[in-house]
Amino acid sequence: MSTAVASSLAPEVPISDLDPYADEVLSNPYPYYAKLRDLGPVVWLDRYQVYALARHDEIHAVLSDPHNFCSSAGVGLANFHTEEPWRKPSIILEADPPAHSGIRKVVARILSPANISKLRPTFEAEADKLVDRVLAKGHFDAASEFCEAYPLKVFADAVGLPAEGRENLLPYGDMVFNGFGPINERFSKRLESSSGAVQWINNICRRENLSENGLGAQLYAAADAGELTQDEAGMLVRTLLSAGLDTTVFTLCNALVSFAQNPDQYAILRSNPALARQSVEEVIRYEPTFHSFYRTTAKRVEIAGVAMDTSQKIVVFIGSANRDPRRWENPDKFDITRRATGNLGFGTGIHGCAGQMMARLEGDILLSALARKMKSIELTGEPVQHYNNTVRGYTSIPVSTTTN
Ligand code: OVM
Repeated sequence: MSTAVASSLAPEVPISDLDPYADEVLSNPYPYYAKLRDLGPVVWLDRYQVYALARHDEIHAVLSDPHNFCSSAGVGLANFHTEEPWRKPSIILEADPPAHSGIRKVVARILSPANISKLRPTFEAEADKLVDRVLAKGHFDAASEFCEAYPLKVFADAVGLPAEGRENLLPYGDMVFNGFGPINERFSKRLESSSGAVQWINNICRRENLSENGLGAQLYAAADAGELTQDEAGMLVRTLLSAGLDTTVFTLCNALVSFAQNPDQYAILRSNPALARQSVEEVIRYEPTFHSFYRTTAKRVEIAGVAMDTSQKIVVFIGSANRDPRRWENPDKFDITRRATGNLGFGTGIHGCAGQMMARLEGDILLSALARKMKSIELTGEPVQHYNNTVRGYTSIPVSTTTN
């Protein structure tokens, strides 16, 4: 065999028949992640014909190297070089430098701490109102009445959306995040039921449908200043609406379930509400909303000695990196006192979550309000998980709470 020398030197790539999108895996992926990590630094996922990374270090390295591992071929399973994307590619998520750089700069400025901290007083007032309202009930569904309600109010207001039509936002996001996985039943069902949502989103991104000084209007102002085209501004409003709702909703869901299941940790937060911000960080490490996405090799490359051809899809399991015992002490413990910063829940590198300061702001404000006002939280039934190809959260979290 002509490749005998090369293959005798190259490490064998372990093969796995795992379907990371199967219901039983999505319901509790962590034991499957442990197996993948232990198979080796690079695993071949036979079912989808992609490389898989499940260890922290290799995932960090790939996300830090956009030159070799590109995003313009899509960050889902579909390879945009050979397959038609279901929607027009995002000009920030599904783009590479140099095209990506100027766009990212504008978005980074609009979502910068300096710019979004202006929203804090409004976000705090809304958090107080919402917390008072649900605590007065004592029994409620924390997923719909709390974790969905908050971003659908404060973030949608911040972008500048009208009150009508917001019921389209979560179904649209669900579609987008299913779309990063395979064209399975979960995706197709969602697509069938979402044509109205897709239409509504595409229309609401137009300048005349947005309020005059929201984040959407600020993107159009950047276009007026010559930093973007008008079309690009509209596409970036679509990005805000794609990436900004389901993600924060599920992070809040994951926070409430984690605290309800770990009352010792809630006691620590209650004794010091200033720990809210680092609690958000630990929630994002322990139960990240995003579990997986892809890069594509832009040339022949090597990871951990494994040679890969050009145009190969690589799936990175963020949810696994955040539980890798090679990186974290006692990774399966929800511990709000640990240093969880540097976890990969927001990704890292040039495509690291542009909205992470917004997500932290919402989480910090809501968890501090809870810590100040809510004495205890208890699940009164099994939380109902939301199944999606890429993101993890809940559609129902029945709870009972007590107040100070
Ligand atoms: C976008 C987009 C959509 C979903 C997620 C995301 C995590 C970005 O349309 O740009 O970032």
